[in-house]
Amino acid sequence: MRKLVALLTLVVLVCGLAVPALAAYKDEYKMSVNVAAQSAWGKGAGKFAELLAEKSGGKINVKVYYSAQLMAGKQTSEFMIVRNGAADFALSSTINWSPQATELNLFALPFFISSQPNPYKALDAMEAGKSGKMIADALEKKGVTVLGWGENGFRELTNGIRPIVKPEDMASMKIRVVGSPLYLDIFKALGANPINMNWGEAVTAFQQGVVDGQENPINSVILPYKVNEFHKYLTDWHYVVDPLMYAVNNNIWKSFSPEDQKLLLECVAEASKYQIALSRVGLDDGESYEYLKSINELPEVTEPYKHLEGLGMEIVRLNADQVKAFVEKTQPVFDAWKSKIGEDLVKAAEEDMASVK
Ligand code: X2X
Repeated sequence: MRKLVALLTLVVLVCGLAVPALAAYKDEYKMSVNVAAQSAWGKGAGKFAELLAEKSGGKINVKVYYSAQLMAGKQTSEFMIVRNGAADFALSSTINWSPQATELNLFALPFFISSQPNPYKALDAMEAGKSGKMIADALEKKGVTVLGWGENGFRELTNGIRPIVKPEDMASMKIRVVGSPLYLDIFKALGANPINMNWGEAVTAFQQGVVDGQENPINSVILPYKVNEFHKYLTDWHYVVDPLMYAVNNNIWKSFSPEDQKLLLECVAEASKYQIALSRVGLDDGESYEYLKSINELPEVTEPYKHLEGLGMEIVRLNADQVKAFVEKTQPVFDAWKSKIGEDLVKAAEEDMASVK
């Protein structure tokens, strides 16, 4: 008997040494989101937390902090708080992290992705391809692991002054943008007066007329924040796209067991499919509508342009020549930023996009 106990003790000791000690799991993980829960973006974070709690049997709990709560409203600080662990997870916009991770400006090169025959497929190919991997690797080196992509969407221009059909129409117009240098450069090149402002203050600024216009995606931001109540005109120019990233602090990621890492990736994949469909519904070829219908998750508005027109918004749809005028004005910005982002990464993105059949 004593021998058996000794043997068992030895087995326990050896096994204990062989298995590296995993850091204890937290009772609750914090997830940062810049916008409100009811937006297509916010819903994608909520879905992830819900799926994870359910599939882990309550073992992994993520609390989502909406509307920039974890960064005191300062959206361009979010990358820092995920790196330093003040937030464990985030569902973040590429724009908000671009001041610290230059590679993320790739998606904001003016008219880079929207000039493709099928911009949504081109974007999907980038995220799943070489350029997406290069970006994820760059972020990992800085302390953050990307678990999957989401989507804020193609960004459209709204204003309360006049329809913008050509760059001259926005001469000196005060346009609110995120505090990201590439955006300031684009609007300066177009002759506008870009004003850097956190999203948390932007809606009040629209209301008070402190700024004349702004740019944001339709389903994720313009609709839920009722931007149409302040701006009558929308220019449908798709000039840049803003993907979202489901991401986690590197140390937190490493603290999960391999089985739980797999589970986390599964939850991200499911939540991201739902989230991307919400951001694209009524704007793609019908694929997102069909998917949301199949999972019984169709949102209230499935024809966003028709809906906005019904609310009195005037939509400017640019023809190819009109787009060309905007492309030409922003070409110097494109060229300058292409070198800042890295010629290799831009080339990889071009190859990814060219692979779309
Ligand atoms: O601030 C914005 O414009 C928003 C909500 O789209 C982002 O967080 C990038």
